[in-house]
Amino acid sequence: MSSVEDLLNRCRSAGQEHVLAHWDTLRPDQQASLLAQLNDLDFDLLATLQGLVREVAPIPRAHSFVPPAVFPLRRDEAQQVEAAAAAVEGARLQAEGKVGFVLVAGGQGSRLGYDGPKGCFEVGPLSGRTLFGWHAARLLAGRARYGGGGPWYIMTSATNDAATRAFFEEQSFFGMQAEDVFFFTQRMLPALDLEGRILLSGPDSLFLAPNGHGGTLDALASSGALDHAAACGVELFSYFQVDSPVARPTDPMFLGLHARAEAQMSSKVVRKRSADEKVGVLGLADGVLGCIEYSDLPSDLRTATDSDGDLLFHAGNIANHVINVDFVKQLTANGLDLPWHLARKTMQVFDIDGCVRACDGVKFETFIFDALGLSQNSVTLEVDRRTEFSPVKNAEGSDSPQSSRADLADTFAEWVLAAGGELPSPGPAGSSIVEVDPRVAESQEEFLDRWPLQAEDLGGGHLYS
Ligand code: UD2
Repeated sequence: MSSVEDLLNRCRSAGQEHVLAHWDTLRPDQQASLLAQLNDLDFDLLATLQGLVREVAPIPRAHSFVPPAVFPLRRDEAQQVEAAAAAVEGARLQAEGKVGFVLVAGGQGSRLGYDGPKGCFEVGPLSGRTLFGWHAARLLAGRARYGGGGPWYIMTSATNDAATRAFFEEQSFFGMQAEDVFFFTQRMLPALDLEGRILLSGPDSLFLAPNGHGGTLDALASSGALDHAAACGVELFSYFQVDSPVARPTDPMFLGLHARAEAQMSSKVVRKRSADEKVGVLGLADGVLGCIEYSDLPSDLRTATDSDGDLLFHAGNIANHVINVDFVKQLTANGLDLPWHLARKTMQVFDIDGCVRACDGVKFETFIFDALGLSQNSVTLEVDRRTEFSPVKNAEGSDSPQSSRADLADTFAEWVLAAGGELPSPGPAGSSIVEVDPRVAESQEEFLDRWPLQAEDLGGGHLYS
């Protein structure tokens, strides 16, 4: 830890002396807390971020956009053979313990308006199973099916780390061994005002925000998770986000396709619902693979179609990746170098006159998908949206708890019908509520294989567990 005087001087010479405006009136514990935050500040990075805020030149835009090669959902014969071989390979990798699972759960969930780690949010249509609970059940299901049992790395942020750990304790780690779950925390960065000055959230605290999901790579390295993975013999990370209860981190076909292509980082995508759906698509911008934001894709390309009339840029990014442990090592060996994305926002901040007021400022993030452009080979696998991507992001409407629960219940009801089973009588909303524990089945195919199954009648619906 740097000395107090040294830190105060660094603040002054970085033009940030205003963060010390209330120093003399702070209690010793408040001074200690502010000092700890300043001690965590990377002043070189701060100078870079200040430069970005002040930069007058607009960020150069790409000139050419090309859709990626996609391993499609509707497969020809050769692709079916490849998919089958890949599934065998992916199962083998898991059985040998070569796959570790990385869940990113450091975001703030502000759009959902839920005050707590998003993973604690309940989405089971009947069981009330939480997002963390769904992910744990899928990992346990993978262990039961394929053997092995790679560690689970969970990225939190300073704002939700303690609550996340406490929740896992309270839930007895969902039946997993505590030593198989490795929590690590992403870095926080200060938000700056439009002149590049650090914003405050209180007299003794900087206005800090998580550094984006690109920070996962850095945090894997700095937390020791990367070394832990290597020591356990883990070669691949299966990366997924907390917000979709139907993410399938143990999908053997995806893991196998990636390994067989000798890729370093691969992605799953879903077909965009329409040209104007506002999701980022995977594609090559000026020859570099990455995620092209909706607003960056020229409108004629957004609506362009191929000879079958399908959207040319349809590969909506769902942020499920396979990433080689060695690739993460390589990317982080000399400090992670991913581009910074600036989010300009109006924030409620603590002003140096002691009042809280709205201020225009900037938050800084790096994005994991920017690493795709550095990967030598990459597989882009198209998957079915409803069975693999139904996130909880908004409080209402699309991508909300309601739409996610409905997707789950509708999918499970289809499985029961396909098996020739009986649906429960429809509830007040007009639909029959069915829920299937991932340990029973993760796909219709598997459900049919295990049929006949006995459901528990919970009054409001049928639970297969
Ligand atoms: C992201 C992607 C979008 C698509 C979508 C799929 C960006 C800019 N866009 O949109 O292309 O793939 O996800 O769901 O990323 N998180 C952290 N730390 C952070 C920021 C985010 O852990 O600093 C986690 C967060 O907990 C969540 C996930 O990353 O699990 C996605 O974050 P988001 O909700 O901010 O991303 P979104 O919906 O804008």
